[in-house]
Amino acid sequence: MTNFKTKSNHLRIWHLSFALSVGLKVFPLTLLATPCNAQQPNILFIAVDDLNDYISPLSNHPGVITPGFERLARRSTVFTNAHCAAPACHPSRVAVMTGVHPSESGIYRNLFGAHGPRWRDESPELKNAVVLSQHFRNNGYHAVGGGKIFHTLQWTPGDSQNDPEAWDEYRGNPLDPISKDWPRPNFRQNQNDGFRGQRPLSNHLFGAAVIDNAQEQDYGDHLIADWAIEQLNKSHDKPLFLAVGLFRPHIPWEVPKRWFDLYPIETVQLPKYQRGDLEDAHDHGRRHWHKWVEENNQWRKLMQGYLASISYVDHQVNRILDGLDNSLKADNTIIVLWSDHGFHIGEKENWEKFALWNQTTRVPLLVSLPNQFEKNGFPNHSRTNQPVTLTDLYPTLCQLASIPTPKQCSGLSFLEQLRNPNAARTQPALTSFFFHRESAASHAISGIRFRYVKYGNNFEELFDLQNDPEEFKNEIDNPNFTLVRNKLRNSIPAHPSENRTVPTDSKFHRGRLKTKLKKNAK
Ligand SMILES: [Ca+2]
Ligand SMILES: [Ca+2]
Repeated sequence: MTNFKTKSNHLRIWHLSFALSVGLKVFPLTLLATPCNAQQPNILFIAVDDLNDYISPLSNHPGVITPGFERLARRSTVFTNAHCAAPACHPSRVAVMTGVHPSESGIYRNLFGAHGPRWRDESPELKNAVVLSQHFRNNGYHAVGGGKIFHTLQWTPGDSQNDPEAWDEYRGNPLDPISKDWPRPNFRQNQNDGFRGQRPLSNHLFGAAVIDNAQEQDYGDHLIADWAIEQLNKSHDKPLFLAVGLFRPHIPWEVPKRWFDLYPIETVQLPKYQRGDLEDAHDHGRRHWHKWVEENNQWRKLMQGYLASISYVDHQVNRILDGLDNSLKADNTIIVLWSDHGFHIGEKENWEKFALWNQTTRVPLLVSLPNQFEKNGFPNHSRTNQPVTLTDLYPTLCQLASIPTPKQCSGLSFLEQLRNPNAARTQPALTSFFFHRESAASHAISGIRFRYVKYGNNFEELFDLQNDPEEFKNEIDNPNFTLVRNKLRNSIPAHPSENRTVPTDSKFHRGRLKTKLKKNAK
């Protein structure tokens, strides 16, 4: 029946040493969420791309309009202290789908030019890893996927790290799962016309623009949601594992006008921001993005585009919830919704991700359990600030479905926090990344009050989130925090994997995309 294993001794020792070092009680893992005679629950597994903590259940931005996420939150455990395993699409998603943390696999960064599960050849630790959906298939489930689950982009058709073998069915072309869904507005001007300097990326990809309302039913995540609703209404003789990958609010922030209209530009608020904030912080190497934004007075406009994209994807989540509630699966489906990492809209002069601050590592994570769990002592909605890492999802889902957890998994199930939101975790959350121009991996440790970051160039940061939620002040040398600093230092992985690079001899390697993106100049 259900069991818990960790693959590596160093992580296991790390978990224990953290628990001992901060004096936490080590909880025995409680087995068997479901009664043995109950039908195995369906799993609705929703991944949202680049969605940060601005959504209303996490309330980190005033005025955001997200009734769909609120609706899901009302029937979920909301994790308010959940963190990605790595702050970029590819490493975060591979970590979720294999359960193997980047500090073990060495997949810390985005790696482009794949056509298939090249990660099996990128990392020896992942060579034979069983993908989450495959594991559910092996244990009696019918696994169906659609949209962006493994890494791909709207503008890189065929550059995909999906594993087609891991699914019974996949929507469309599993190795080009989203590019056809997203036709773009017709830009008449070169992206640098009228602006100072060079806009980051090309082809208005770092930008916000309206798509004609009339097209809403015919493109983008609307199509993915339509497809998901269809799947929920099919009858299967096996329980269903349904993975739905929504692409917005990933750039480009192009959604119909009605979503922009929710946020009149004069009402849009900028994030909390402090001049000179980076003086005591690590240099993320991306200040040129922010420089372009400020010099061209685009901060508010881009915030508007991001918020509009959040409300657009919120609407799709709401539609999927309607689809589930109107289906025969309504009473026996677990919903898990997660985002692959957080996002900066100018906080710390950063845009997008690729950093280790809370604004990047913190992710929405909501888990909704059906009634059969409530009967067994699980609350039907709660909130927990216990730290979890997205690699903890794989073992948790195994326990919820009463199937074994594969040995490859490095995470720790959070079943206990679903039962009791105050149950203490025996480990902090760990997010790892590899910065360009550094010779070792960087790691962020998120506890309940403090966050500690050790960079590959040995720079260190310590933040007291209780008094400084924006992480403005690096407290690394504060003598009052020496003890906690030393304890968190000791919970950094002792022997993290080296950084993996592109294996050009992999059968899943196809090289950098050669497709010529249409120039925007007429
Ligand atoms: Ca992403
Ligand atoms: Ca600062």
